[in-house]
Amino acid sequence: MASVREAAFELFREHGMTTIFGNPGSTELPMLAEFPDDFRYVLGLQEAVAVGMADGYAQASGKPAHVNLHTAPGVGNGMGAMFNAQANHSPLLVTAGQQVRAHITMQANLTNRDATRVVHPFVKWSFEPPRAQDVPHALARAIHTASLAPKGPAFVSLPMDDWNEEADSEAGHAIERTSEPRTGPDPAAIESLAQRLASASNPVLVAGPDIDASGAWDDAVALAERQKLPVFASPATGGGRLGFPEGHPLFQGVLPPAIGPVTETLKGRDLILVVGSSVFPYYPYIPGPLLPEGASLVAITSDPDEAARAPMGDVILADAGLALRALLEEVGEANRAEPDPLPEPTGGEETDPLSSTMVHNTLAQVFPDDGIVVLESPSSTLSLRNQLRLSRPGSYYFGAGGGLGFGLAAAIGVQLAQPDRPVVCVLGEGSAQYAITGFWTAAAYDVPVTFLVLRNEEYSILKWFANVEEVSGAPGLDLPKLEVAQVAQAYGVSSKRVAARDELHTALESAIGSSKPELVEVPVAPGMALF
Ligand SMILES: Cc1ncc(C[n+]2csc(CCOP(=O)(O)OP(=O)(O)O)c2C)c(N)n1
Repeated sequence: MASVREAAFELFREHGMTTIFGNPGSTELPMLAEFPDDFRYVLGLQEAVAVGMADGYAQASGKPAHVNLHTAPGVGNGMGAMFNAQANHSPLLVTAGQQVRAHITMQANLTNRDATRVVHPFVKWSFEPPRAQDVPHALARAIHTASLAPKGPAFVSLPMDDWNEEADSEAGHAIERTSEPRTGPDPAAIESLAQRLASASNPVLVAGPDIDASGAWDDAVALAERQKLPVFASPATGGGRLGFPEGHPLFQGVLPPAIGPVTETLKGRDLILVVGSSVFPYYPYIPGPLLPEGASLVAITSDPDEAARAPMGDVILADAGLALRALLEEVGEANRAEPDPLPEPTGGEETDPLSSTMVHNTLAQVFPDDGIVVLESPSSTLSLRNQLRLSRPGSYYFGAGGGLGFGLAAAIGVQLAQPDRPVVCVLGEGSAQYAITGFWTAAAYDVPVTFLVLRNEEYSILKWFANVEEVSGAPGLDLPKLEVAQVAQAYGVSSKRVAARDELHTALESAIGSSKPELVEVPVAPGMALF
């Protein structure tokens, strides 16, 4: 008869979850005992980093990822990253050790009191199995829950004395179960959408992150080309991935993230088709009409909550890729004028310090065709998008939840999931601090991410927000002498500081070509970089 541990690890194997991210404590050691040779444990020195790495790994591998945390305090430290993972639709199995069952009622030291409650509302399901024998089934249920639409974290609390118990004799069924998470659209709804497209005179496509997650770039491109649709990316604030090639002639740019400006950008359109995005991840609050005069909106999402909470428009609940494919069956060639393509990006004049735009323009010059960007440089998000115009699927990851710390950690997970593609992690020096210990994991596990740190000595985006919110005199917005390169070096990541454009070019080229993690820090002029 198999032990709970044997059955659980067999379950992880069945789901291809042989990489476990975590930070262990005494309550997790029994799970990790006799750690099997075909598994890999990736240590994060703080739980936000462990969860962020698992998030990046899950998204870039397309499979659920497992992160194991240390009872209540470990879960507490990981909560912000769970919030991000939920916003990213990232399928995570989050487990945490729990006190010995006989200790829980007396609340012995480190008991995770209310273990299932504390993770709400950032998980889809949380559970502590009533019997040790139920652990494999509970883990299976959490993996399926995390993997079904909308993907997201699910949590299981695991009493530490369960692992050597005998598993339920019927556990094999739960271990072997598979689930196909994609749901197709109602054919009648697709037919009616096709008719609306055919009769629209000026429709537009808004491409969201779930197009990438459902592997549907080619379908989005085929639809846009056949229907001559101008395409906008969903607002960068909530667009954790790209749903359309940004170098494509039909691509018209990234939608602004606020109500009034979105409507202004879409003025004159009579049908707005949003695929694989919420409607919309607005911020800051700039009020205005929700839709341009004469426009209607149809959104396709696999997330019932996104479907329900949209403030306007109709919705079709379905996997983005399956819906696009079904729509392609119904629509013919449209006879509409194609929009002008965006002008080519330019870096502007070289200044001292460089502008963020010039930094991203330089990155674009050395960026490999198969490169991946993980981005957390708030004041230069739009500039990076414009300068790089990423045009391959799976090439961009951004923390859709807005909680800093995602970037540095997720880049490590993305690189572990995609070892053959060069990963460049672009960070503001402020953002780097929220997952700073991730540098150690990158160095210790030889994860060859290139970290590009933009150093502007302040929280630039917050100064921009202060302006929008008409706030003056707010403290805590300056970051003098924050030495990221030196700190990364101390954690074991080879780091350099450059200033001029040609130095940056050479340093980036060499870091991207290196088989080790490398960091390049560059001073930049403060302020919002939009182009
Ligand atoms: C966990 C968390 N804490 C605080 C914030 C608020 N915040 C948003 S952007 C930002 C500044 C980031 O600074 P930096 O990375 O240097 O980028 P810059 O704005 O200078 O481009 C802060 C503190 C957040 N988003 N997440």
